[in-house]
Amino acid sequence: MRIKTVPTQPFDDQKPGTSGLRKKVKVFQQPNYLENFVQSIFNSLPVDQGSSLVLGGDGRYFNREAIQIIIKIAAANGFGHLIIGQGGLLSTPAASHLIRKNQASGGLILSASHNPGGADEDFGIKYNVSNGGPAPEKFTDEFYRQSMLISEYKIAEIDDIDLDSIGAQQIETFKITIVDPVDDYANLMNQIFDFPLINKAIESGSITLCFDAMHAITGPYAKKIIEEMLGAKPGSVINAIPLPDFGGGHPDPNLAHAKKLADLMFSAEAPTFGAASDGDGDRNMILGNHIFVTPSDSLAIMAANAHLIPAYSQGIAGVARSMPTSQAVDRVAEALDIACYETPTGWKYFGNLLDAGKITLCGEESFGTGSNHVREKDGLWAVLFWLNLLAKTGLAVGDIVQQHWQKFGRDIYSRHDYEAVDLAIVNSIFDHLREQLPGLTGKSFGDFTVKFADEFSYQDPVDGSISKNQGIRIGFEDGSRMVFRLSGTGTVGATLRIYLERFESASARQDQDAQIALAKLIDLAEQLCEIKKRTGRSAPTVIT
Ligand code: G16
Repeated sequence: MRIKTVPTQPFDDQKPGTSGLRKKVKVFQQPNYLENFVQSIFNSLPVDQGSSLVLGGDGRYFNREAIQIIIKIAAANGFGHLIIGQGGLLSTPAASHLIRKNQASGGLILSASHNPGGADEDFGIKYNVSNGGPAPEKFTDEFYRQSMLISEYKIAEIDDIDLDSIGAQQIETFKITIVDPVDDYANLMNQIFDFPLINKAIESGSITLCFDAMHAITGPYAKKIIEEMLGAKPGSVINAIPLPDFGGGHPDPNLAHAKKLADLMFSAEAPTFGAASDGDGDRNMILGNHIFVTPSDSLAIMAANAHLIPAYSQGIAGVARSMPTSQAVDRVAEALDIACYETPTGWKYFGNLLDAGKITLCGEESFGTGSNHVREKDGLWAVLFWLNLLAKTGLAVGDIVQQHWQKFGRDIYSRHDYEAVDLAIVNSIFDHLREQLPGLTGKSFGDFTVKFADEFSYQDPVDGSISKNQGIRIGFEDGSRMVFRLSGTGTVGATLRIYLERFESASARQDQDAQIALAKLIDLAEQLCEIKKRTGRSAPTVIT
């Protein structure tokens, strides 16, 4: 195999964000841009003939081209074996599972998650370590450091690889195995959940469903699992064919972007269950007939009912949530007398807790839930969890939610996003908030008295590493909270997220509309951060 060494120069913008490096496709298409980043990752790792790598992506624009480039750089850097999803496709949780199952050294996942795809839209790449989870900060910091030092990359002069034929290919000592992207993952799900029970409930008509794959990666997974294995009628999975531009849509499973599904679930024709997943298959949205389950509530309900699912029937060791996620799961953990960890935003912070057996379930407000079965959040896993729960209890989604609120109270929750804000304005907002923090504790604003006000910092209980500046949080005596945080996944300007929550224990007041119930907190958040005043905007870009 001939190996070419290509001189290059650093790009100064290859610092990974919340989940890998995300940029516009055109940025990645610049000469040497992708090559530099991949070589910087490989320069950070011990690579030899025994090293194996899982490779695949969500099928978005530039996926196939990027995979061919990565194969050649991996070959030139001495990897012994690449395991690639057929057609270059792998969902993020399926990639995580393949890394673990094959005891691979790691994996490269090509995706910008829920961000739009297409020639003028977004692309991304992230490295997952040998436990199957996103690379922790000490890795991503090193990738960035290498990207600033890089002066050359190595690339093998070989032909493009056939990505579509399942089986092994060998080029001298370099082996490539093309695998079915769905099979192993579907088997794993079959081991976790009670498929015969779900199948019975679907065939009897007590569960009717619609799953929106949003023309993204979960289409083939959902077709196989939900329609073929669980017996849902053909067409239950909509937008099932993955497209490079996601059919022009925004593959983010929320009420705004999965609008057709949301409209159906709030109509007279609503099935009993509705769900959607995102670009790379790690997010989920859960709906019932005329009800949307917030991700924070979904996590709490899963924790409270985990014993009803075969894989978790012996109980769960503990739970974790990202800091801005509502405290609903904390109440369940307290009742179950298990540990509850509060981590910074980003799935990578759950990895050590899962590996150490301190937690079994974890989740985030950003439509992510998962368990110790892989080291990524897992959209279809969450959907199957809910289907198993419906089949086991015979209850409707709305009943399960109502009963949960009656038992534990409701953490009324909402997130307000201000997208593409000028960075200077966002910085001035954070400076302004930081100036106020020392004087806030004990201060009263109408109904609310501040109990604590700080900038969240996390010490990992397993390896002791510290992550600072993870968002500003202000908590009140009545348990209400507001959090101000900058998104780490956007590609244009800065996105300010304001997370708001208030606890309601009285059943009679639990059915309120979240925006109305949170109105006073929303006003107070503006008083403290002045986003509207400083940007001249009258409303958030997105409310979830
Ligand atoms: C990624 C991470 C999640 C995190 C989310 C937050 O999600 O994997 O763990 O909660 O970003 O995004 P932001 O920094 O914009 O608030 P995904 O689905 O984009 O990979």
